[in-house]
Amino acid sequence: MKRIVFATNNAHKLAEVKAVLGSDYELVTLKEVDITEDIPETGATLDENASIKAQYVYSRTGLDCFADDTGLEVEALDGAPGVRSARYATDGHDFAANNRKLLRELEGKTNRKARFRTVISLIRNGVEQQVEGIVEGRIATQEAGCGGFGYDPLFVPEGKDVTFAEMSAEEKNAISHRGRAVAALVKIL
Ligand code: ITT
Repeated sequence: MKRIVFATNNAHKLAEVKAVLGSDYELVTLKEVDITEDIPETGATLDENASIKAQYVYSRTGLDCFADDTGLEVEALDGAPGVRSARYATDGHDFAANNRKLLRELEGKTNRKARFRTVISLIRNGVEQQVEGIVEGRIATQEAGCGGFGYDPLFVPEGKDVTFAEMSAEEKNAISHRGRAVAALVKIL
């Protein structure tokens, strides 16, 4: 089994990635390598932030590792919240406040097209590579479902009529931005 550090403090992400990677990999958490502080996400893009997180862990541990940075890009909002998805309404990670703000910003707008984009930075033997995964969809007019996390209760993927939060973990992973990015990661691992 190959050991690899996943640079995330988000337990939902960890569970999703574990399920897609399968049993060939032992995912090591930040806590297990004694990184307990928040890694500053100071980049202007998802690509930069994924790289910052992975490089931080590599410089602290010297171990093979990867990081995911994800954003929700809404067409009618010129790509917002994008790289600021975690901190859209408040200083951070208030999923309910973020969803309320998104609904407010889209009030009266007919174009509700959106996509999730995940960038994964992998550092293996000191060499960094990036892969990405995208899922197109739209923002619903009200929240539905209690699965998943973040913007899932508002995001309806293309070709479906339910939100990610109304799907099982397997259904979301099969078509999601993160599921696709991890599938691309597996190809290069
Ligand atoms: P780490 O940086 O510790 O990995 P994070 O929650 O800060 O965790 P991101 O910066 O990548 O992760 O994610 C930004 C936000 O985007 C996150 O807080 C959620 O609100 C949202 N998000 C990410 N992935 C999502 C998903 O699969 N479904 C719904 N919302 C998601």
